[in-house]
Amino acid sequence: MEFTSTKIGKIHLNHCLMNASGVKCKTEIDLSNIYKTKVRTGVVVSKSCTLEFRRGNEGTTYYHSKESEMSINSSGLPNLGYEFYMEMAKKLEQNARDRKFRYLYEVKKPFIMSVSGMSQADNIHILESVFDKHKSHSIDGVELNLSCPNIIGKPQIGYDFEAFDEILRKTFELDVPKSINMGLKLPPYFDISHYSQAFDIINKYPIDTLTCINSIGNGLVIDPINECSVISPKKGLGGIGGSPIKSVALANVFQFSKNTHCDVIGCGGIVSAMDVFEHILCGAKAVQLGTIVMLEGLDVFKKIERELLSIMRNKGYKKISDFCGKLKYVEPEFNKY
Ligand code: RRO
Repeated sequence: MEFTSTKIGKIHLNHCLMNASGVKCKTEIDLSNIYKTKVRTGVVVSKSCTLEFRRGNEGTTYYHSKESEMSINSSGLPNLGYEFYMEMAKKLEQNARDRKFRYLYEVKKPFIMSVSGMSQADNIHILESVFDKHKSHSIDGVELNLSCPNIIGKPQIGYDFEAFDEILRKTFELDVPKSINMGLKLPPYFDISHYSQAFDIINKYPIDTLTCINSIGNGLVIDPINECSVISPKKGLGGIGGSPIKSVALANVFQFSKNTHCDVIGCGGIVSAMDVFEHILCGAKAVQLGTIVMLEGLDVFKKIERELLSIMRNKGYKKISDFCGKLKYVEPEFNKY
């Protein structure tokens, strides 16, 4: 019998798939839906939150193409404020324990709260509150998002190495509870020197997990028929997701899993079970699905998990750790391609 259960940092997951923050995880209905047993995810991740409610960017903020399985978004961090997500964690846990909902929620899913304050001070304020109340609110982990590409006038913290180091220094000056999983969501890196700077910072702190990668920032998708951009904010620039970003995601998963002490959650370009398999082979202990969930809905988790189990069976693997991080390199003399 093959299993997809896994462990990321301090959290045990019954399934290695989970939702990527931002996709169908903003409202109470969204989060309750992901929590359902029939949605084969190992954890619930919330939409990144700020101190206060945010409407997000104006106009058309999302576009995807079925043919190329790609997306562009400039949502601009619409969310209901951090207190809402803390309350949701508590409520979902209570519902899971309530016998009258047993047909919906047979198992308690861990809850990861994604945090993306508008300033360092906001991040610290939110984190302090989460650390303080995580037990009473059943919050299992934090994913501190250092990589939102869509806030007008604000750079991605993950690309500003001074600010990156500073937010981690301030975070770990707080009383971080031993029982909470401390995770980061990183932007994609491309240059080797940028990878090294990120490794040096991350390896100074007791971070449990890294989610690699967020959407690739500031791409441009156009509609040549109407000769215009497909989304409105920032003159059409936005975060690219889906199939076209898989190779960048795999490189980041591989680099961060080999060069840091953290468990890596793969994200980016996963639209099939074989994509999941490749992420795990590169070192991901679990994976997040974004664009494909927007395209196909929450049932896609079940479909992809079933197909992953079939790939594992055909290859003779019984569990995720049988192939996690076991990528080989093609021999130079082999000249296969
Ligand atoms: O809300 C967004 O525009 C957004 C966020 Br916070 C993020 O982290 N990544 C993304 O592609 N969009």
